[in-house]
Amino acid sequence: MKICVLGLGYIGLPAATLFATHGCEVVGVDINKSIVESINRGMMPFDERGLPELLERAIRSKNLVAKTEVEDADAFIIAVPTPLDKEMKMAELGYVKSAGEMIYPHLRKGNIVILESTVPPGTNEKLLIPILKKSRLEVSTDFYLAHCPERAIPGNTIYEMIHNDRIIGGVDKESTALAKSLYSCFVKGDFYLTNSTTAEFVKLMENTFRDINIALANEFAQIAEECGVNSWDAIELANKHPRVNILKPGPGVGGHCIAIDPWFLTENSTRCRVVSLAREINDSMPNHVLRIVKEMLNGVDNPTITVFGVAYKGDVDDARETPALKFIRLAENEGYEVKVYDPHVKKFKYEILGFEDAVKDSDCIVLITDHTQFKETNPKEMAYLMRNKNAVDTRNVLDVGRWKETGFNVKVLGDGRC
Ligand code: SAJ
Repeated sequence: MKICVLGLGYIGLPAATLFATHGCEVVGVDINKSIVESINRGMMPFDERGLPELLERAIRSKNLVAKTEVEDADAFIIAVPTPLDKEMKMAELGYVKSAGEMIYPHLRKGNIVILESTVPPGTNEKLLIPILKKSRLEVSTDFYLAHCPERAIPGNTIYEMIHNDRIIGGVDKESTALAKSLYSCFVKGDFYLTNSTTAEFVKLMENTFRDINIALANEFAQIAEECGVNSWDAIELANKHPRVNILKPGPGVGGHCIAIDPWFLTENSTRCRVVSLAREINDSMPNHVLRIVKEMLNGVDNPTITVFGVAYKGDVDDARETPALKFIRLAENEGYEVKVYDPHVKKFKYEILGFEDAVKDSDCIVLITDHTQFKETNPKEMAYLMRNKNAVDTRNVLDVGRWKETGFNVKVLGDGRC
């Protein structure tokens, strides 16, 4: 079985290496030449646990080769980005279209095309079929098409790609069956079969459900602050109910999925209410964090603050859609000097400083990301470097007692008692 995987990013590269290490001949295609070159040298373009070893095995076995052009294959998997057009709040499907355009000249009888990228409902039917038909082949008789959304969580992608249950939605029964048999080579979870548009819809529902749950947690956190209650303890207690599972509050929702996908549901609907409201609540959390910081720094002249963590979540190097960026911009507009420290992120819109430079002469640490390393930070190591000893913890990860003993004022987002 020869597979062409289009897009060698956070989903495409792990998928390509898994197919390659499970007996398939894989051509990974990316338009970015430097990514292609680094993959062929076995070098990872981003961090992901377990992937470097898998990539090395795939390259060594010669089952995986990266290229900039599509070539003839039995199956084509599209795993390209589908960014949000932020102004219009709509999916930008340009990369999916170009993938289709790159595939159709190579499409042969019996081939299958699988869209893995997250898309608005109906994209396979309305957008991809017309492009693929330029091959003069007919869908369902000559070639097959399915949507197989990825559910793996960044940070544990490889394990989840293998073990999670999988939704397979073909544009017809044969497409569904073919797609299932393809993924069976490495997926150990169960398969659930449906049609293509339902599969597209299900993927969006999953991430929207998580976004709304986090928005609820964020609203609870703000109400708890007003009521003098610790929302973190309260949520833990509420979750002891057998049918309650509230997620955690925080500085906002980032990443390339949860902060974006709900808009793919709303873009073509007049019925969305709670979905867009949840987005609004989560997007307003950096403003809430700034409010807390401002209260803390009241009376401090020309404040300098240090942002701990710009990755969108703990222990990843990915800063896409991070709430840290909005917080930094708001703080700068407030006249604050902002310094940034993140032990994982290498590329960011602001300079990432070393630990000492970031903390030196600062008036407040604002912990945005729950990196494990931050939980273990010894406040004594920074107390003597800072101008004023203040800390705002938006993730409830610091050992507040220890920080207070060291002379810090500490405020935890969602804790109305401190
Ligand atoms: N977050 C909170 N509170 C929480 C959980 C998360 O504020 O209780 C924040 C995180 O800090 C982060 C954002 O939400 O900024 C998203 O992080 P995440 O860990 O919830 O999710 P992602 O974006 O890394 O991965 C999600 C997953 N979707 C679901 O769990 C429904 C993953 O399974 C999907 O495969 C992935 O989106 C995707 O690619 O769509």
